[in-house]
Amino acid sequence: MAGFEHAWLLIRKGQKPLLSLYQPVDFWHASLELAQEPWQGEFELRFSESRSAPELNGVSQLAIIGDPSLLADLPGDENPGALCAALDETRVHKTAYEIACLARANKLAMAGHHAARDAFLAGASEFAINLAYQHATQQREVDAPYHSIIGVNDHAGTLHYQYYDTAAPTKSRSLLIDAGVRYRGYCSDITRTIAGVGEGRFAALVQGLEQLQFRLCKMVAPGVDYLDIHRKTHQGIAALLSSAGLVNDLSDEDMVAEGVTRAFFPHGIGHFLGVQVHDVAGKPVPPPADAPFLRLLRTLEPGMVVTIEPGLYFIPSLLEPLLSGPFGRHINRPLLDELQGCGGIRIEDNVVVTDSGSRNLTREAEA
Ligand SMILES: [Mn+2]
Repeated sequence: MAGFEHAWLLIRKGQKPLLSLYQPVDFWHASLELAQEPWQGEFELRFSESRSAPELNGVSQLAIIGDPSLLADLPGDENPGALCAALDETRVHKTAYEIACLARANKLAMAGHHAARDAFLAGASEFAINLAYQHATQQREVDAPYHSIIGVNDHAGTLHYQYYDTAAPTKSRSLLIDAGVRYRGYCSDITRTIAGVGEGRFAALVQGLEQLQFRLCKMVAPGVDYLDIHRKTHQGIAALLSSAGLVNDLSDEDMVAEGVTRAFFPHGIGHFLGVQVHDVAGKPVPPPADAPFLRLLRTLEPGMVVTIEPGLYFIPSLLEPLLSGPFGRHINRPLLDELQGCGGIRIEDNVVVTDSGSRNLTREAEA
């Protein structure tokens, strides 16, 4: 129901839930059309010219969930904590319908990622790559689940790079694109990194990170602690830094323990995904000291949908303390200087936990 504001959903015992959608008479704007979709069979649907709540006849006890500033004149408990937490919990395990929507959101987004890659390899600017993505997904940016991150060259090293350079790069060394599609309210959240022509060392690193990403996706299964996947990522990053020759004469264990891997991979391995890109109820406990930015701290169960998004970046503000510290002598500076202009790498898929293992919606959509 993208675009509908001031909507109300009244859930009553023993009756279909009532969905009231605000549709004012307005000759300035087009009225929103509601596409015929199967979920509508589960609701009593009503259009209202008023922003206020539907009639509450015969309701003896009421809880109201929403923006407190808009609920002031309604009777009932506002946003009761236990109820909100229970509702969030119902979103943790996706139904077959929800997984089908997420699969579709992946399929649609991959068409955009392919178009973006082709535009980058043809030398396009970030702005033009964004247009190629929007055209291939037939999605306005305002309808997307989040603003696409499209970083060419060193911009790929800014985790949430938020601009689009309109000038084409003199040399297209690297592209990092993090972009999704919303389908019936459900989001995809996909990242790809492409090495430019002649960037052999960077391309090898991209390939190495992708191999690691495949292994991490394979770890997704019921009973697995998501934090273990995050910790395994750091071991994998250490092995990659060492095999690429970026860090020398330091064991993988020391690289992880001394925070060397965190200078290259500062964020968490991923999060829940659903109607919100960072879906709810992932952090019932505070994150441990070695994973301060991890958004998901639960043991995986069938029906959960998670992202797996390892990264390896050359971020000056994180590398400078490392270079000037006791481990600086282990870092291959000439190689680092060469790769810094490529910014960084992130590879992100959307993965469903199944009864026996996992299903990778993004790789399915890519095939
Ligand atoms: Mn993500």
